[in-house]
Amino acid sequence: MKSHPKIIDRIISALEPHHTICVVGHIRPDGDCIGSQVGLAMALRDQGKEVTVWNEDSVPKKLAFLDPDRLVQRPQKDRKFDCVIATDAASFERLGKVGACIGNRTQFINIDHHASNTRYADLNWVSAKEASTGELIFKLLQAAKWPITPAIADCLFTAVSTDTGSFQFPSTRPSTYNVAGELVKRGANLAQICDEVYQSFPLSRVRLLQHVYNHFRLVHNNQIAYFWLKKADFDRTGASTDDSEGLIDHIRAIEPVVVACVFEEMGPESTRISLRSKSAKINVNEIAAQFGGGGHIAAAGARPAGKPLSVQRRVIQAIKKALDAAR
Ligand SMILES: [Mn+2]
Repeated sequence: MKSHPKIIDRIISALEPHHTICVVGHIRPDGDCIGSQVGLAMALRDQGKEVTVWNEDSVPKKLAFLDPDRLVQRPQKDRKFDCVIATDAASFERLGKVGACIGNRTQFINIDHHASNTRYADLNWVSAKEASTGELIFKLLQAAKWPITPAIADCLFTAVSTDTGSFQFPSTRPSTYNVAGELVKRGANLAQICDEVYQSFPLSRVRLLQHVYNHFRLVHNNQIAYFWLKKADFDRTGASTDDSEGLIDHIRAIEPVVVACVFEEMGPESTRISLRSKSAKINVNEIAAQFGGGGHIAAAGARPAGKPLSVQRRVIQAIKKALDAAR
């Protein structure tokens, strides 16, 4: 076994005297965020800590099985914690409304795998080579010798699996499989995880997917694919915003497409963009950064302000520029 980085030991000793701990994550949480938050919270609770788990948004329906005790709650004002731990959140802003509720704390710890992480806490463990924050939480638990129960293994396996696109993204490393193997050994319920996360979708999401196939656009010699999700599309299909998760993969998978982009209407002057790249030469983290966002080389996002068509024009232009520069 390779020795782990010193920062893990610093985090473990920092946590020891703390009793009240709040585990926070990013807005619109995904499998890595919820799996890391809940998995870490369960482990801390097993150590006798008093643990609160906050997210601005609720747990996506398909991930609800990871949190049967409903640990994940909306943030509340006027609470005080010995320690706040953020997982999978690249910046303080990504915590959304949670950020305003965690000011009264002794220590702030940041555990994340985004290259764009802004190191906003007192103790920052940012390891961009890991494919998921779930892997970092696994390493933390292992180094601390805290038991990994089957419920924790479910959380962390889901984190690793979702952030690697089921071990398909190039971010997947040999160690990713090793961690996944260890989690299966500790009782991760593969059948249930695959069924809940990958093999069951509400009808509303299928209707949204129908919309995507009917309305996606291809530009720049079919190298860029994009579609819009307007509030009206959610209303018409009955879909919730977490139903839009993963829709981008359907246009990313089109053979000539190099960069896929989704524009989601958040408000009249606010758009959420998601970007995926299939080429190692196109770093969508850099493109997202031009619009105040960030993420990873192959997957990133931002929330630019401005009128929808102006945002679309600027984003597509930035993608074209990146494609032309990589030729
Ligand atoms: Mn992640």
